[in-house]
Amino acid sequence: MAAGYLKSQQRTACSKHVINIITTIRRLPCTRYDMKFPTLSAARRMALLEPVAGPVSMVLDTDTYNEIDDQFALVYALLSSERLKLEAVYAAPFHNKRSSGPEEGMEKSYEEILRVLERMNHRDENFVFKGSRQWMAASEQPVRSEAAADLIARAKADRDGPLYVVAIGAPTNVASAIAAAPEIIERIVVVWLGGQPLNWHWAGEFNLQQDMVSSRLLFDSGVALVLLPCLNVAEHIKTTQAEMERFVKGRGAIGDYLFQIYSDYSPDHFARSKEIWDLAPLAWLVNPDWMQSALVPSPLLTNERTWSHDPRRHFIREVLSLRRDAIFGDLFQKLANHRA
Ligand SMILES: [Ca+2]
Repeated sequence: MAAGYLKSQQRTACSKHVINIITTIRRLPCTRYDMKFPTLSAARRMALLEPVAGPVSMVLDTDTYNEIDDQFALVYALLSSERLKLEAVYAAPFHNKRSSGPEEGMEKSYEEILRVLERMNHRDENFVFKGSRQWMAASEQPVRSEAAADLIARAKADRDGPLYVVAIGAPTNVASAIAAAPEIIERIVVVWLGGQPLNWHWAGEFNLQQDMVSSRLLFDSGVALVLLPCLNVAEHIKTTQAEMERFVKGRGAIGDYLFQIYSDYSPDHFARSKEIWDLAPLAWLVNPDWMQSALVPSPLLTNERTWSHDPRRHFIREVLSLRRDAIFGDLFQKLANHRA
């Protein structure tokens, strides 16, 4: 009786195991990556994923108008010239209540980038480029844009060290550049704010889920990737209107602008804080000591917007925690110095 019961239990457990495997296989992405991406050696990948020791060259891919955090990230990148050589800014598509679709989202982002640069008195030629007007339909169908073309050219240019590609929106521009010119994988590191922590039961997040094809390409192409997830990591970069009034308002035209867009974002600021998510990837480049991170196998992004894991996959770096006060302290000090 007992043995029969155990065998029954074992059969049940075995059946559940098989069902779990079938369920996992069904959830795996339909997309197949037949494209030939360069394979980085393990040593090269480890070197690219190391926290950065010195000044770096970077580009910023930003859906600037989708809410109010990209503007802070752009300002922080420009004010952190001791660590970041910002070579170009790309307007990324977005679709939420602030746009009618990815094309208008990209156009509005482009205009917002110009508004920020004007208030920073930043007037470089050939510095801002328009990005994708649509999402990627398939991994072998890169979306052509000025931004993707500039990224490819810039990645191939001679320089000391890799080009850091900081993406703080849906990664359509970046994924399109990789799909169109896979050889740039050998010369770039993508630092992306997107998705949720890899041990979370859910991967879905605004940047990731708008363009699943592009997001998946970042995990599957083998590009060196530093992932800054939202929950429990970037979400800690919160500030309040009271703090903004004390440390940002009055710091030049850009300080007043950041204070204004923060204030306008909510009708009531009583006991309210707001995430400035997109500072996170810039802060990782400014001072990686502000964060804890780990090398982990690149996840599989399922069609149900969950993570699946295969320990045989290549490594990416996942940021696990960060020091919020150090990041805002650095931003506020730089804004004060900028005004002076
Ligand atoms: Ca953003």
